[in-house]
Amino acid sequence: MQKLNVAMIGGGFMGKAHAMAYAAMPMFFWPAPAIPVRKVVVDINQQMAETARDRFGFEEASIDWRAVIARPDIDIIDICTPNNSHAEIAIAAANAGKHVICEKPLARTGAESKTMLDAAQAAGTIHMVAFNYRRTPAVALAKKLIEEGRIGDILNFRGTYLQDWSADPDSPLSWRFQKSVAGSGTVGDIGTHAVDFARYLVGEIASVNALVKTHIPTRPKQSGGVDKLGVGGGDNNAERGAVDVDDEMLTMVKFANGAIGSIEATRNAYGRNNFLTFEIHGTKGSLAFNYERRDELQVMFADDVADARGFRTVYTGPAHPYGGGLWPIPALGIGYGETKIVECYDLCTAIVTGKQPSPNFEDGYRIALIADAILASGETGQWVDVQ
Ligand code: SOE
Repeated sequence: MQKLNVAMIGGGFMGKAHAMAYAAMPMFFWPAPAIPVRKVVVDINQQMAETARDRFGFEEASIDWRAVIARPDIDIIDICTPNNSHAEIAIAAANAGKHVICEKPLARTGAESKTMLDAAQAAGTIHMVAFNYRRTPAVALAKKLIEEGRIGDILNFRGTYLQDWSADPDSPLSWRFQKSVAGSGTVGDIGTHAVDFARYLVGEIASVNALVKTHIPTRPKQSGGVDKLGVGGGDNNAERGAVDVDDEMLTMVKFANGAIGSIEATRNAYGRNNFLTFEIHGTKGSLAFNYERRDELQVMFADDVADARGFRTVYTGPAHPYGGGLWPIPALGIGYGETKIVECYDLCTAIVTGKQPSPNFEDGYRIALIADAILASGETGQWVDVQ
């Protein structure tokens, strides 16, 4: 069985998720398309690199991503760093002929994302952007039902992504609140996951009309680069710094195929944790999903018997997408880890078959253009066409 040597750049939260997926993928999907080998993990901080090596099961640690990209024994460059470094690393990796998986959002802007897409296309290697939630079996099931015409033509998409980890004004000013690093706030960080659902399930978004707001203009400066995600990392006495990104977005959307909808995202919704949802209405039925109950897809078909009309719950399992590789009984429990394991399976499959996976850098670029349009519309309140 082919082995694929992985170099992972970034040994934090996302590094943990990706490393777990590399280790676990062949345990779930067998025969595996290939065996990922956790070769080297890179972090700019030596101690973090060594800790990540020991904890995440890599053979080596490094602080020099350029040297690692130059190594002939590395097949995959996996980018798990903050957004401002995605383009530089991905372009260098593509130029070195490597396959690349990059955490989302692909980059800070559409223009920056395009430079990555161009480099990846010129290299002819496999590229993937890690919008993992579409790999939840219930979401993939929704896609299948839509493609089979089971809910007819789509009329409306209503998507939300609500979290509360930044609702506390004293939660730290991490890189996620700095435009120069993150590009945008909620729009790029989590709004793009909902946009990925919208494109995956309904189709291309043609125009948007958005409200975009920063609720908390300053936060306590954070010492150290660790992504504290608002939880317990705040120092109320620390000097406060300016937040120059959005905390909340709410947009109406028009799809190219005539469907309409809305997408909402905030990290300031007390009580919501990973409330990534969609409800889709079609001419023959409806579908609804909530990631906080991710084993379940709510379905309703217009021709259901009259005295039992209403949403019913399908618990995903072996009969559903990716079910053969995951757990043998429905509702044993799909988690964040499983979505990353499936992502790893799709990446390795793409590499061994030579067929680009989805979402790839082209999707990442299109999503970045939609994020740009949402931010532009938020400035003026006008409808903005997606470039
Ligand atoms: C923070 O909002 C975050 O870590 C996002 O960056 C991830 O993409 C999301 O899946 C979980 O929340």
